[in-house]
Amino acid sequence: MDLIRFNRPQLTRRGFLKISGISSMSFLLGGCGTPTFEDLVGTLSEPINQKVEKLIFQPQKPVPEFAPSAIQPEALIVNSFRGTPIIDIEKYQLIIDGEVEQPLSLSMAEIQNLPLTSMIIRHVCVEGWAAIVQWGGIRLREIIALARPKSNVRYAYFKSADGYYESWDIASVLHPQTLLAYEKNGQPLPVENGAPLRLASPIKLGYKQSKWVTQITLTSHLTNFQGYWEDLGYEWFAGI
Ligand SMILES: Nc1nc2c(c(=O)[nH]1)N[C@H]1C(S)=C(S)[C@@H](COP(=O)(O)O)O[C@H]1N2
Ligand SMILES: [Mo]
Repeated sequence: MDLIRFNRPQLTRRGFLKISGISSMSFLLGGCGTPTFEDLVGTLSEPINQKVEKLIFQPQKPVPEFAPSAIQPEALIVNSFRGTPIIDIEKYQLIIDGEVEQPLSLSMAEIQNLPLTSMIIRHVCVEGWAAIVQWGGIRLREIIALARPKSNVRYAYFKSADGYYESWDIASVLHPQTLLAYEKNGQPLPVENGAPLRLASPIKLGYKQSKWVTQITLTSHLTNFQGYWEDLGYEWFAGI
C-alpha cells in the first residue's frame, strides 16, 4: 500500500454553492412527530428495500484487523483544519435524515445503548503518516437500518460541528467495519479526535473520517459539494 497516492492538489476555485438538501432538512426534525428511540428499536426487522437492503443484510467482507500489541498510541496525529468545536454533550443529537422512511434524532445515551463494536485498524492520512488505532463505537449500518433508507439511496453526507463535510458511497457507509466511534484505544474518544462521534473505517483515507459528526443525510445524488478536501481537488472515493 502506498501511503501517498497523489500530490497536494492546486486549489481549484469551485464557487460556493449551497448544499441543497442538507441545510434545508434539519428543521424537519426538531419538533413534533419525531418518534422516541424506544419506538424505533423494533423497526430493524421491517423490510427495507433493494440495493441498500442487500448491503445491509449481506455484509461485505471485512478487512483483516491488527492485534492489540500493534496499536500505536502516539502515532495518530491530530489533524483539524478549523480547530476543535465546542459541543455540549447534554444537548448533542445525531440527526439522520434525507431519503429515509424514518428520520432520527439520537442522543449519545441512546447511541451508547446500541451494541459496541471494537476494531483495530490502520488510519492513513494522505499527508504521509499512518497509525494503528483501536476504535470503539457503533456500526454505522445499524443506525442507517433504523432510519430505513429508501431504495434510491446511493450516498451519505456527513456534516460536522466544525463546518467540515464529507460524502461517501453507500456501500462503504454500510461496510461492517465503518463505525461511528466514541472510544479510542479503549478510552473515551478525546475531543480533539472527534468526540462525541467520529467516523472510523479501514476502507477509506483519513480525510473521509469526519470528526464531530452531527448530521448524516442519505441521498440518491451528489451535489457540487462533495467534501471539504474533495472540493479542493482531492479524490472523492479515497478507498484504501
Ligand atoms: N470534522 C473534521 N473531521 C476531520 C478533519 C477535520 O479537520 N475536521 N480532518 C481529517 C483528516 S485529514 C484526518 S487525517 C483525520 C485525523 O484524525 P485525528 O485528528 O483524530 O488524528 O480526521 C479527518 N476528519
Ligand atoms: Mo488526513
